[in-house]
Amino acid sequence: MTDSKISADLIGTENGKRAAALTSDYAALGERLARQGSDIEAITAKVAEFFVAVPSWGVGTGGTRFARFPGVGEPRGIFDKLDDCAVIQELTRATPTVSLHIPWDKADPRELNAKAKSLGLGFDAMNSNTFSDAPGQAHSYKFGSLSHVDAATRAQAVEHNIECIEIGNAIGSKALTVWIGDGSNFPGQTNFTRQFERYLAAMADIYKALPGDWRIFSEHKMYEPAFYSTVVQDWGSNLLIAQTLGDKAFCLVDLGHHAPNTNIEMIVARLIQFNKLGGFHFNDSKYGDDDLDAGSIDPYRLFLVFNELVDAEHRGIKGFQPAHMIDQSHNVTDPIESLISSANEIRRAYAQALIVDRAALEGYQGDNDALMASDTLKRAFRADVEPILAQARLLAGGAIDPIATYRASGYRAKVAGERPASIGGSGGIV
Ligand code: PSV
Ligand code: MN
Repeated sequence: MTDSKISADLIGTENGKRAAALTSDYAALGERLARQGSDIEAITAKVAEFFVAVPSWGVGTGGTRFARFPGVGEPRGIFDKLDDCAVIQELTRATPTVSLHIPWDKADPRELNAKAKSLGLGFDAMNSNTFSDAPGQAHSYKFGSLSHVDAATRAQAVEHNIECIEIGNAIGSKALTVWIGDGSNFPGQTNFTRQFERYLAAMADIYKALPGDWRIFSEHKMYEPAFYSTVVQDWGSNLLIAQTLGDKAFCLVDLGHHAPNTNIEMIVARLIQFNKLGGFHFNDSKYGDDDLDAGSIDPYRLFLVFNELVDAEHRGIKGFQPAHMIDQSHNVTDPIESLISSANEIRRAYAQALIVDRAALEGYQGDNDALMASDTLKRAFRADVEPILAQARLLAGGAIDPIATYRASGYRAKVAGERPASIGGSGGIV
């Protein structure tokens, strides 16, 4: 028996109000897709099996370096966060796992397991934190962690990552994501080559501690907190890392970690081609690492990323199993609503990519018909696939309209009464 956060009766009542409209919208879309040779049932089944992990740190209100404006009823710690994650899963049926960040979410693994089990949740990739100092730690990360000039600081950062693997191992996780803030703020501050050598050696030590069935993901980021250079600056450096470490090492693509206008979908294609795509941190951005909700700024780009993933799926690449995670900061919205909406947008991009007429696309590419090739993608992108998404949720026990159902549940007001002192999303660190 799972401890439901949103009553099944309420979901049933809310779905009842929308069921007739969904039935007719789904039938109309089914007819339209059938005309182009696509089977709506098959697409719905694929969408229903597509999952994305929720970041534990995403359910608290985020902030900027200027201010944070806490919302009501914010989670006080990991167990409240898991409750909020369960709400998202119960309504969307798209987010059965949670990605933890250590030490923010550090707790007894037995209690984490028991809580997750009671909510019907599992755990996804573990995330280490050597970009800020934890209270009482011996060596500061002010000037770096895995690439620090001081061996003892590097050893401490390696130890922390190994601890993340151990916690993850006890809760059923199978991957470690490593993002470091190491870099420099001034030309000349560091020796690029020596710094990268130190990083690679430290990562090799972490790699040695990986259980046989685990993967390690390195995450690149162009800038911030270091503003002149970062050690894992771009996908090129990232690929070198994954290739140097070995078969269990892959690159993680956080959509917000690139220069504006970077062709991210092409980076994704390259990493797939060389079997080094580990997975994603989905979000959206206008200027930098804005951590805005997935699909809120440039849904076409999200679709183009999924177009590459579906293309790879079509080609039947062996062992292709990128991890899907969200990584966002919710500064002005209720984080639960943003995460519901983002999970939906990610599935939307997947569904749109699934209905691309791939045979036609290949034909146009072969004929150098640039206009029709582009039009083939646009045609799929323009399709309103919401009935497919809603049907996938409905069949899995979720809500036809998850945000309306969430609002009708009064969950936020209820937890506001139970959570008087909140600490915010990432333990107050953003
Ligand atoms: C860094 O900006 C990042 O994208 C990394 O994934 C971190 O783990 C996460 O955000 C939270 O700070
Ligand atoms: Mn990230």
